[in-house]
Amino acid sequence: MTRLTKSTLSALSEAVRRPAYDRARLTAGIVHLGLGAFARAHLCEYTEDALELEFGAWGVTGASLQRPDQRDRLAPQDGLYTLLKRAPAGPDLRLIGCLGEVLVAPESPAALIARMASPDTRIVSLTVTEKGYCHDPATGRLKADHPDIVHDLAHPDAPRSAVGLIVAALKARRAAGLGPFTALSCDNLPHNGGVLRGLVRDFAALSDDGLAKWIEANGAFPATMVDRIVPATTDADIAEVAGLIGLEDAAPVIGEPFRQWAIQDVFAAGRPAWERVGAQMVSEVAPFEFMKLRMLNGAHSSLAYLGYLAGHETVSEASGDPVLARYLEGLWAEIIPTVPAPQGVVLSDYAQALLARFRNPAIRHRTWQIAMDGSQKLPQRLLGTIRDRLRQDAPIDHLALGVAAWMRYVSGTDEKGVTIDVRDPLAATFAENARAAGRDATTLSRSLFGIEAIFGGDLPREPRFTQAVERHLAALFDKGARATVAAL
Ligand code: CS2
Repeated sequence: MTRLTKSTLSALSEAVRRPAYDRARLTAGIVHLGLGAFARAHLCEYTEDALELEFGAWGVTGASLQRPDQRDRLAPQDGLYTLLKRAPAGPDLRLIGCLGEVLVAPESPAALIARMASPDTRIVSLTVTEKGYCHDPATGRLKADHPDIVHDLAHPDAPRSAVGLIVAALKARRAAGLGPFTALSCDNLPHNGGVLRGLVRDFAALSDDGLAKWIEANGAFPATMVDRIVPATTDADIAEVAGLIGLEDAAPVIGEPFRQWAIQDVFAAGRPAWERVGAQMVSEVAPFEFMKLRMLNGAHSSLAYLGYLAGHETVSEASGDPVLARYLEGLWAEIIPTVPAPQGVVLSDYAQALLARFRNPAIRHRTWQIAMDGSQKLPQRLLGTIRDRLRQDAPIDHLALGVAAWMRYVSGTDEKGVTIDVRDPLAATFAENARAAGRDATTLSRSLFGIEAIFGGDLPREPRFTQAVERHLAALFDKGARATVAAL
């Protein structure tokens, strides 16, 4: 089959919507760090829409911080790829044209820094996942002993981390007499803009105080809330897209139709007309972020652990299980009183809409995928909510079961005795704890509560929390996930 490229578009199926602007005139104004499926289905689609309405120098240069695979798939396609939106009613196909070159940081950090430092670059956006910030998830501060940070301080011209790259590029801009770019975090972190600002400033201050002050005075780090469910693309998706579009696309992205983006409108050097295509430009992102991180992601993680243990491969299957659906309702009832509703939003309606999104049978989002990196996700998804509930002296049964399910999951063996492929920066620590504790809920929970980067110093000293988790964990070991949830 012919490969998708800019010169084979005549063979592209009529069913695919094409860029409605002249791609040959597009120049890059955004460098995106961490070019995964999510950014290609979210930031790139919003940018594509904005270019169609108001053309400008807002093409996207992608950058992979680790592996070359995205570049290797996209470069032969001139950066073109298909976005397949899967609604229960049927697929919607779109060719995304705003992505140009893809750089691979480890191959040439200098080339990436030069691109970020170029006067043409006005925004550096990021989706590097929670662990890509090299911070302590419980406090949001830079981990000065993180191996990538240690490396980057020793090799400031060849950084590996997003923070190291941003500081190197801002340093080069300052030296060249340019202003900063806007650093736009699009990751699921609380106060993502403020956290990134703090990390960049702290990293800069370790080597160049003047630079740190310049960043503090001139830098722009808007907070954002990003939302679209985008499961990892599978070989089956690739084969299906080829059949639908009539060309071979090695890098399609698959997402749900729903999307949302709330952005704090503080940019240093302009931005695409995202507000004209549905992005919400707001002065306060926090209410959106609380709602999304706590209600969507908190439910996603809890459901992923319980669902995986109960033998459900996808979120759609898990949320279609009546026992787990009832659990979700109970979980949202505990979360909602801790969330200030963004203007115009009724949180119970938001919860119902989430349930429908989770159940979308056309999206196969693996529970295993969401279960990854729990150490980086739990604090903002569940533990902050638990702290608020304890302060309100309110029940935390469903929330604590989410945490217990995570513990049961990272113990590394499923309910049939099969090894779980636990992916997490702390996976080795979990394995060690699990070896020492066996199936003893008290020993296992205590050792995991001792990880301060996750639980902080306060939660392990809260018996209402620790006892609830321990009780649930014992039940999960004894009865299994489904029976434990059913007995709630
Ligand atoms: C998911 C998110 O993988 C995960 O942890 O919870 O990627 C989720 O699908 C997105 O945040 C939805 O916007």
